Amino acid sequence: MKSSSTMAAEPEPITLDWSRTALVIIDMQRDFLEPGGFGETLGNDVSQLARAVQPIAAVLAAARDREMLVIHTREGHLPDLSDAPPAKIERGAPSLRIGDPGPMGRILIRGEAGHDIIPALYPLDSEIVIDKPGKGAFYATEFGDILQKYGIENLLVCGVTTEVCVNTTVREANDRGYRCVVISDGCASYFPEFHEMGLKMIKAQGGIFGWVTDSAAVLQALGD
Ligand code: TIU
Repeated sequence: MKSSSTMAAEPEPITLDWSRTALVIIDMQRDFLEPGGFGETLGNDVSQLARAVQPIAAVLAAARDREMLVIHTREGHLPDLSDAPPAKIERGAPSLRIGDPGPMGRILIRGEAGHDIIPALYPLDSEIVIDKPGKGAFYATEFGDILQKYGIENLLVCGVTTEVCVNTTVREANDRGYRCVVISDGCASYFPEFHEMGLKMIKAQGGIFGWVTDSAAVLQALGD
């Protein structure tokens, strides 16, 4: 196995040193992907997100074979809601608000069934799980410290939703100097047009926030 590989991507191919690259899987939680969770309370068709599961599972298996650093994130709040701003809780007119009891436990609350990662992508005990109160993975978390500790320079990013937590995390990471490569078919949105535009925004202007690739290109590069 090569220690680094050049991967097909837009706006241009990118060479990644695997020892300095982490796979970051954003918020593949039951609350976003399954009926009765936070995503559905916001009025969304949660079936739109299912398409990202298999591509992520394939990349995750290859990353595990490579013994790459794998980091999962989860959006959610403490049971006493002390880390949930009123401006977030009170927003809009959801069918259930953050903290209300739902069919998978309290909506978007740490420790509840709905907050956990879907079984198909469940973290191994050896993998890192970052609990974040916001949309971005850096805000009010240990994510940045962990990336520094492991000497990470590049992030392979996938998860949901493309224009919300994936884009926010990529923008935060780009400003902190990380090269972000987003896996197009490993991301999904409740709004297919937002998915398309969310990816375009990342790779436009010479890669203003990062690169966009797909799972086939990642698998090919990881197999080098
Ligand atoms: N609503 C929506 O599209 N997303 C979120 O609220 N969080 C994440 O993207 N994880």
